[in-house]
Amino acid sequence: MTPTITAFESSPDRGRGLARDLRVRWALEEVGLAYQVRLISFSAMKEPAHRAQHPFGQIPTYEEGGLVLFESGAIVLHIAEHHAGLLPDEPLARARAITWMFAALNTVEPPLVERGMAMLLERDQPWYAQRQPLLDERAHKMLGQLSTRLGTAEWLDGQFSAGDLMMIGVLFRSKPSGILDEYPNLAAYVARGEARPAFKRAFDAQLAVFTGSGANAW
Ligand code: GTB
Repeated sequence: MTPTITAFESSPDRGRGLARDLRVRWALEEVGLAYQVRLISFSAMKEPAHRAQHPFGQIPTYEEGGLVLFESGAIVLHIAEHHAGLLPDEPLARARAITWMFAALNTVEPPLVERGMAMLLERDQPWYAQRQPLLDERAHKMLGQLSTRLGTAEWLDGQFSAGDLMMIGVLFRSKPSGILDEYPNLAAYVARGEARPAFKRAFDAQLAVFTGSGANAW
């Protein structure tokens, strides 16, 4: 059964990797699973038909037979658990890879998103100048700790896994702000992820939605 994911019909970044369907596309590409994409408008996302799939009226979603999932982390975990290539077979290594997925989503992503959203949406607020140093500090603290842990390793825990996919997916979204350049090993880590053929295919497929060659979109 070919899964169908949802993605933005129109996106402020014009398909340059900020929308979270990228990490789902990447996981599908890593395991070699063909997929279809249902593009959805901002207004349709808030309609009951989409909310039945995604209670918060967002993308991405994932449909496969009778299964409907939302949350990019849950979707990537589902893909990784049902197809070889993203989780180690050895139980302890597998548990650690899943731990890194949660760390990416629950610990690293929030301060980065908070900082990014403030830069994007709150710049005109009178309290922005006071708040921004705090948000910067939280983001730097998190990235500093991650950078220390990664050190000179290629991936977070041995072989590339869904943990790296999720962590790189999270870090990639902060790249345009320039903050990663302050952590050369993290910038190199993200670049290693971007260099993977599966990432390139996923990125190109998302971009193609906006350049008019969205091959698998309907
Ligand atoms: N926790 C959920 C997950 O991981 O799946 C979060 C899902 C989510 O934030 N979806 C966003 C969405 O549907 C798209 S990714 N937003 C619409 C809404 O809430 O109404 C966030 C995103 C995408 C693209 C840009 N951009 O282009 O600037 C910025 C943020």
